[in-house]
Amino acid sequence: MNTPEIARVLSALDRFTLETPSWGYSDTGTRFGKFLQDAAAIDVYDKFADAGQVHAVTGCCPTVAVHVLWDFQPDTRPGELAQFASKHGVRIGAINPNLFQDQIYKYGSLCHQDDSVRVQAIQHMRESVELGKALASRYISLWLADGSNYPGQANIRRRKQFLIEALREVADLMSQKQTLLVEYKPFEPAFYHTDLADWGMAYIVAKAVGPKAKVLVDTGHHYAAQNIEQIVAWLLAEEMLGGFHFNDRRYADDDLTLGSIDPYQVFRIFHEIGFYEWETQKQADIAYMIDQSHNDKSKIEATIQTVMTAQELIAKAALVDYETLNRLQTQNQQIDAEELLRDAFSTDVRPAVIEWRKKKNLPENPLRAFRESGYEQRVAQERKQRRVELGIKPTGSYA
Ligand SMILES: [Mn+2]
Repeated sequence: MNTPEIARVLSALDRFTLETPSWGYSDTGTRFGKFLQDAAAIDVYDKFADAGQVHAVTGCCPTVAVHVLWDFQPDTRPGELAQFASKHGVRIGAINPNLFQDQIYKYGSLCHQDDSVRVQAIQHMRESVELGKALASRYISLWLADGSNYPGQANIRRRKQFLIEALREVADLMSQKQTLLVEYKPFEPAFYHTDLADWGMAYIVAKAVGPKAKVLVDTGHHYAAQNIEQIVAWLLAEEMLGGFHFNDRRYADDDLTLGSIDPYQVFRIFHEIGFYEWETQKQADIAYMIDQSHNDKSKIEATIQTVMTAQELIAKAALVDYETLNRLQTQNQQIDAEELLRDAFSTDVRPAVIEWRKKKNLPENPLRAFRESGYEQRVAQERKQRRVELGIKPTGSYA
């Protein structure tokens, strides 16, 4: 790498932050059971302490996404929680409403045919919006689990209308500073139809809701052959890309570690964003977040590994010379254009990433630094003991 290239990497890393999810620190499972870890977070306080560790060694994860029902008890005071987070060097990030675990949502929430269920779902959204205001959190991040399991079961068009009406009501409650991120997913938990199944549906709904709504791309929420970077490019062009949930997948929505299966895919996404920024001469306003399930990996280590991977891939993408690429595209020099991407992807950017860390007084190798701190062993002991005191019985069963 020459000096201008290193400068591009350093600048890209300066502008990149990645939000970690509170649920990435606690025991999570597969669809069939949970595998428990002594060091897993028991409550929201543990989650913020763990997220603080990730930020301390990476310098790139200042915010933590929270799940309204999982992280807030009826007696939780948002202000106190925010204070606790700041004690650990982090802030509360995206508020994630939960419209999928209550029994009333068996046949949907915001799309449910019964007014009474939709009213309750909107009420939960209202509480999430208020929480966001109280915490000065910019994002309400909505993943809607609504759908149906069998052909003929539901009126798909009516449900779409219900959804738009409900989200318009929610958007009216939001301040000008708040943004509603609309996530999509082709299937699961419903297996016949999902009300927001792909980026086109999320786009249509977000457009109908108005300027406060943008689309969220969860990298795992696509069919195997789908060209995700093209979706990203289109959403950027339409100024409708609000954020990402990063993870990787091999088969379906596997929630594997980002870049573990296909790092070139992630690189191509970062490349499209970099190209857009070069062309428009402005920074894309995007919330980068992790959404992964670390059910058999050490949770904090898996999070740090994800951050390091993301930094390396964004650094590689920063090496693409867009001036040259633009010229090659204009001249239909397809092999040279492709080679420009391949060269960038093949470059070992780790020395430049280490240089960035040194400039920020961060450890050269965050994963090693975390291991050497002994934090995980300490909290494993303490949390194991606390589980006994709290009477929490170890069980991974869903039955
Ligand atoms: Mn997601």
